[in-house]
Amino acid sequence: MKISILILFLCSLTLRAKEPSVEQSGKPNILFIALDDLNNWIGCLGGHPQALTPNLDRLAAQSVLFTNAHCVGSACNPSRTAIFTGQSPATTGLYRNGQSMRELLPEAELLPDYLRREGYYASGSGKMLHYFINASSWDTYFPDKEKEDPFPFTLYPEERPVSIPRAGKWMYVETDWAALDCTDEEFGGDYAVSNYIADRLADPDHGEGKPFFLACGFYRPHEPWFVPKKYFEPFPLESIQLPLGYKADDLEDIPERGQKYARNRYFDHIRKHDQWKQAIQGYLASIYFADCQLGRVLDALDKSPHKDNTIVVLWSDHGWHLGEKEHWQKYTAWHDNTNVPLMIRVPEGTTGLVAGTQPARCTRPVSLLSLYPTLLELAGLPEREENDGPSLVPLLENPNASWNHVAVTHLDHPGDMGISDQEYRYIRYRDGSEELYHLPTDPHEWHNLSADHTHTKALEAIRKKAPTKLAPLRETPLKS
Ligand SMILES: [Ca+2]
Ligand SMILES: [Ca+2]
Repeated sequence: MKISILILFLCSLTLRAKEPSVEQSGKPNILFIALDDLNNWIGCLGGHPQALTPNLDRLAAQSVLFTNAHCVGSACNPSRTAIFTGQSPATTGLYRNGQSMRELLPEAELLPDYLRREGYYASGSGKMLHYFINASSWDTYFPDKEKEDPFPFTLYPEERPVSIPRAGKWMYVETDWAALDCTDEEFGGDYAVSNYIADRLADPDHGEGKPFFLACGFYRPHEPWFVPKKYFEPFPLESIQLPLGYKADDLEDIPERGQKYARNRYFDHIRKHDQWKQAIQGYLASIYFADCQLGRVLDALDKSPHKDNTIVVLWSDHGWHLGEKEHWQKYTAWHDNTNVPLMIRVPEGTTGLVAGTQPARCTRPVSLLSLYPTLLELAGLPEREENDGPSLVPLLENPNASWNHVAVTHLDHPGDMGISDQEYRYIRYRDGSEELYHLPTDPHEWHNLSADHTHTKALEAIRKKAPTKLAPLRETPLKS
């Protein structure tokens, strides 16, 4: 009996010895952090003068901060699907929130699937995919992956709406804002997510001997803008400044289809109820709340045994309008919606970038489509043919490296898109109408130059970069 136990023990030792440790495999861990609906209203991007984001700014100061980064799709689902499949809506036909990723792309090998096949351990918490977890892609998840609900308990006011009445069925049920009289613990939500992630980072055995991919999905500043009241306190209502990009006659030089994307019923409704500043306050408070939860994760990483072998990637799925172009929400091709925070920090000794990253600001036009191939290259894994985007490793190595790519954002109809190059923003609609903005002189995209002959060359050059092959919008198969 004793001998058989000894043999079993020796066998288990042998098996263990065959499992590569992080150090032996040389593969870096990856901390993959997402925020939801966060535009460039963060200190280091300067989108709003009152944004309070010490932790985003702290990470940015240690990373390559991409100041000209754009989402691939103009809303959560197409954006996140593109990040996790490595494929553009122009390839997959998934352009909208209403399309089911799992039904349309059942064979897609998601980023954590690929990494697991290559020896990684994948874990996560909070919103990564569009309101589902995809349990089969992860070793472990919080909350329980089998329930497919990525949200921990979150406190909501007992009676809703709190601040703005429903205007009709068209109005999203979560459009509302309020300071809640509760602690972070009582609020739950992203606070619970940050706890879970911090605990994983503190665990020397997280990954069970494998390198890990740890996904941290914060839901704020997605609506509703309810957060504990202490996060509202730095933003007294009388101090609130309107968005820098707001211009009352901004739509006059925009083609008809652009105007349809611009005007929606929310902004009028919000102004009618005198809630514009209150809403801005709610958004700023929600950003500050998310930033503080991020701070808890960054603190945990600083103290973690994994600190020196973990890549940090932080992104938001798209931006958000708060009145610019008369628009509220997302779904547009303007910078307010497409420009996203993106920062990447790579430690020294990482297989695909041995020197690691130096803190820098990179102004090259990049897309979140690049996250999948970038992480594969950093981890020293084989390239994946299906990936549509270029790896960002050349820019992580040298943020001023030459870069011939543009960043394309697809709207919810194939053929409607926004494209960024180094200086210009080009918007094209499916009826052929266009907009062109020169961002260094017009950062808020107020002056449409598409008919201005002094910019004809730039217009022709960026037009040629527009994708010509566009998968048709795919219908989700009807459930039988
Ligand atoms: Ca979103
Ligand atoms: Ca204008």
